[in-house]
Amino acid sequence: MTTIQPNPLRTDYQRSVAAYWNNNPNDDRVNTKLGEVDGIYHHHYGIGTPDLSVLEGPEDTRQDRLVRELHRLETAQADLLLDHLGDIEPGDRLLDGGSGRGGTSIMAAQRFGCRVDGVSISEYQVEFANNSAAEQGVADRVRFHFRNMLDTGFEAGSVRGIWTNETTMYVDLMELMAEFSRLLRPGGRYVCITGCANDVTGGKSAAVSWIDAHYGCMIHRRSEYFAAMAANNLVPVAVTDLTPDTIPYWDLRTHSELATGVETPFLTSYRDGSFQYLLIAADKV
Ligand code: GPP
Ligand code: MG
Repeated sequence: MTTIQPNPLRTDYQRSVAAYWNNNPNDDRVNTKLGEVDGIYHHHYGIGTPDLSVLEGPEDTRQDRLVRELHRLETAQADLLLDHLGDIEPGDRLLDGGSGRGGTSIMAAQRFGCRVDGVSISEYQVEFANNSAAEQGVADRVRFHFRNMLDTGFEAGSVRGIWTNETTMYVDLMELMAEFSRLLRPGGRYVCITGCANDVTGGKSAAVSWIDAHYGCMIHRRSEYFAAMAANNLVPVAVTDLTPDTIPYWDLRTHSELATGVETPFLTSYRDGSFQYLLIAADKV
């Protein structure tokens, strides 16, 4: 996994996404404050039952209790994703597609003791994540690269597991699944957690379009994931609708002074059924 890749930013859209995440640090208190709890920085949402007692008790420490609880739920989400990779051995290699500030990759290296490569088109994120891996003591086995997950430059069949933790809404799914299928060895596993538009409710709701506008992404329909996997020899082995498990996270987030406003369209679209929080695990055949 040492191939040098040419400039990973190929389109104006990709350059705009990279610029968003490179400039995001100036206005990103929600992710940096949560990451400061234990040095694991996430760019995804949470699942599980919140401890609502954090909302009670002394007012002067309530916001701090909220930060810790939101972070715990986001870490639980990453743990669930990693649970679905299957039996990973220390000699295996894993790939994180759109690795953000590195949280899920660092957790994977700590859990499995194996090599993990993360790719991001944000140079700021790559540098942040590499520094974070060093601080967490796993820099010997976790590397973050300024590369495009659609065209990683890594060797075909070299990877035992790949995941995307809420990053697929920035890319064409056919291109992405083709690259992941190329990288995975036969029997390798791809795990995706994503938010997707529900085909059953028809076209994109206004709330889902609001989420697109907030992050500058292009949320796909649920059916597009399965079509792209089927076209690229990726056979789903587990599909879980995490929507009921993530709604309490968003409810709790509305109480945080770090709330960004995007809580409203998430709660609206999850509750009206137009948006779903999905985990898909698929095997390469
Ligand atoms: C951001 O997480 C995640 C995305 C931009 C992808 C969009 C996800 C969907 C499920 C539609 P973040 O942790 O950077 O966002 P925030 O700053 O709101 O916490
Ligand atoms: Mg966040």
